[in-house]
Amino acid sequence: MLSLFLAACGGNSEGDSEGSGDSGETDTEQGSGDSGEEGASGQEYEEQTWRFITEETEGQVQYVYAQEFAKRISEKTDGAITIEPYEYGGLGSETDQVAALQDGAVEMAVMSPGFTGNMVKEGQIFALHFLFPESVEQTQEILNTSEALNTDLKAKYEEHGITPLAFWTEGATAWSSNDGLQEPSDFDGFKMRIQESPLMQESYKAYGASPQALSWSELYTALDRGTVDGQENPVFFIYDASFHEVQDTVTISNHNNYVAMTTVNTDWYNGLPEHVQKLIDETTQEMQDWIFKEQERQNSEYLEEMKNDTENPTEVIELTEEQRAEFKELALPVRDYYREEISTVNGEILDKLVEEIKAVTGE
Ligand code: 6CS
Repeated sequence: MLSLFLAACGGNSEGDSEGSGDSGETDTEQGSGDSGEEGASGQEYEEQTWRFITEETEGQVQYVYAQEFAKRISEKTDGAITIEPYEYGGLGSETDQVAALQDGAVEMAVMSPGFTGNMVKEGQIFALHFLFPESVEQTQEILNTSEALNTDLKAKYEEHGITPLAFWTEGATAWSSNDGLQEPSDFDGFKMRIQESPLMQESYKAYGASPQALSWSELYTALDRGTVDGQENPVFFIYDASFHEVQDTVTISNHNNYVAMTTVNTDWYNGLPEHVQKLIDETTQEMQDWIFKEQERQNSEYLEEMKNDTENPTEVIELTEEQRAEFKELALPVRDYYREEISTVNGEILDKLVEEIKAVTGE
């Protein structure tokens, strides 16, 4: 699978994957060309190419993020550093992509924590419903500033060769279904598609659903055939992936945010010269505002399109505060499950994050 992917990417499977695994010596790190270029900052950069894999396709939030990142790095290094963004699809499932980053087959990846659920236990924290505030702006502020996430959770990922450089939202997640999910009893026996995370499973079992893990590449067909009854995703993704064609309703539930991480292979990153690490870090930080506006634009434009789509009509249901409260009541005990069954540090990261959230929301 990996060599197929690398062939598709035009990569050199032997040199590239061997190099960036354990030794920390990659083609890219050494520079694949001879000459150095002086970038906009006056720094010298070796000519090199980095591969940046995403879980989404052309035009979607993660992919445009990688494109913009590539553009900025190229400009700052006067073309010495090229980043090749890759759409989802070349490397099997999302969990295969996680392995590709860990093996050093790619240097950078946008990754959804849900797909590392069976490996980085603490990363499942994002599967807890009603933890982050309803406001997407406040959620992003917490993702930017949280020590629990940017220091403690980061360290947990690094134990597995993955360094998250930033966490960012792709928007609030909404539920799609045929019958219209409005109250917990609507989830009774409901076959809910989830990512590969035991905590996502627990979160939906708490509502009475019967969750099933699936890659998103299989989701359209699974919804169409009734293998699963519904799924959760930000509105832009529901519309762009055409799930609305095979689902009659979308519930604006505001039960959670879709969080993505900008990640790098830990050995590769640690082996980079300091000024190159700084270049990556600064660009990642600048991109936080950019991607926030991009997801906001896509989510609001696609919501309008979905409402106006007469060919594939979709009923958009907004939960009332009372309805949300019913779900919240069932979701809160799942935090204990996280602390007791998932966390390897007795829920310390969660407890710290809860305090950080309170500090931002004032609640
Ligand atoms: O539902 C999923 O699995 C996909 N959703 C988004 C928003 N991005 C990629 C991910 O694989």
